[in-house]
Amino acid sequence: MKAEEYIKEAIEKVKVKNKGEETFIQAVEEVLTSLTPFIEQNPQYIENNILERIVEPERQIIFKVPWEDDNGKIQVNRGFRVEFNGVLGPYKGGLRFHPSVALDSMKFLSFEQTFKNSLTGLPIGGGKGGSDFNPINKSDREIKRFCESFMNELYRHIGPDKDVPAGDIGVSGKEIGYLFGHYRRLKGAYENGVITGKGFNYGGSRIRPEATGYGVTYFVQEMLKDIGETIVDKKVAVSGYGNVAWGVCKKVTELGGKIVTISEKDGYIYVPEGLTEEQVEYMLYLRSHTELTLKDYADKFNLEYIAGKKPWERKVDIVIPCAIQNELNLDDAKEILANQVKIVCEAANMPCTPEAIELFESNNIPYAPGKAANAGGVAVSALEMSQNSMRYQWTAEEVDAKLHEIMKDIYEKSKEMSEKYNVSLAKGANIAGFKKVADTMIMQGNY
Ligand code: 2IT
Repeated sequence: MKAEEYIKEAIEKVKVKNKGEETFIQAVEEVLTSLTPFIEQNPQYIENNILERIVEPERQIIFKVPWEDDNGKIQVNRGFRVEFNGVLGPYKGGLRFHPSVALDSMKFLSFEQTFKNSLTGLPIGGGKGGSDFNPINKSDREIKRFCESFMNELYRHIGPDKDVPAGDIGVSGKEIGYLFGHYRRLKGAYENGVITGKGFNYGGSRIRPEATGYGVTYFVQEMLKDIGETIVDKKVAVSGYGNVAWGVCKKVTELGGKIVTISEKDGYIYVPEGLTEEQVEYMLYLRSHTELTLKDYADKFNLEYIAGKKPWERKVDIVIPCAIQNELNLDDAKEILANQVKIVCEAANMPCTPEAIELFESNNIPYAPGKAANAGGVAVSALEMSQNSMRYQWTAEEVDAKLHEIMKDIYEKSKEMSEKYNVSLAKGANIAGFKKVADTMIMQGNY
């Protein structure tokens, strides 16, 4: 059988087996298709039937999360943990609390996480979890009660050598604190490495909050180097205003770039001269006060707010989507193309639709996928696990230097594969991430 035919067949099987799970199918189709030239030259993967094996999650856990709201009413949400692939290490990946969370999004995120984690070069498998719980406008006590109920079920599935969650959309330091505190009581033991993104006081890593955004910025620097440019004075459009957006804004601003947009679902702010350091720091306040919106932020600093539009309509040098899957579609990509943007670098997980990516690549706009560019977050999570195992904490400088090296290495690996198989950087990243997982599955025989 030829590679193309084998890949097509594998994708068809995924579509039948995972009917209706559109985002998962989208992610699988993107990864598998990009492997064509690699599998053509390495037919042993066809013999091993590796594709059909690699798209099947090892374990999918769905559970009930009842919790009491401030009016004494019992609410019910659904909890998830998908342990996608564990050949490289304990399952690792964040927890997302967001109304869009369902089995489909959990499967796509844990599938992507598997290859991302492989790219970091660190010993972590791929997983993801979360709940359709919406933390917006919930009181602190409600959030605590929800986290405790969520952990009442999750704790039996996780452990420092088993499965290690962290934060994602809707889950930051506060929630991680409640989750870890409750896990510790349930287990009666201080298993410090069971979760990452912890506060520094109880085993968290320096630079973990900044890591995703810093890592993205280091990755962008490598992409810029390749076209003979630097980040100084570059205009950067960012979407979202959460943890990832904040880290990108902080590092880009520090290095002399200009963040000209940040956004929310219904609009964005435009700052032609670039956000100030004070404005970037205030994003943290905004994020932790869910009753506030970006419109309030615009009003506080007297900034231009454009309702009902996306930041991609602006003429900028660099586009960095930092919000959520499929936020940047073909129409947005057309605007980006018309604006002669130099680089598109994903910071969220799969923010560009397949049609948008196709347009960038066919027009030779350097484009990097989230699974390569945003891997700095999970990489520092893995460094947090290392520190917990040592019962020791590194300085910010030590962690940042390691993060920087890891991001350069991911860029190199992706680039090397893209040159070897004559494909785009994004496809090179898929090949590099896939190869290590696939080879390890074969080595371990039974996976
Ligand atoms: O998407 C991601 O890589 C994360 N949310 C971070 C996962 C982690 O385990 O730190």
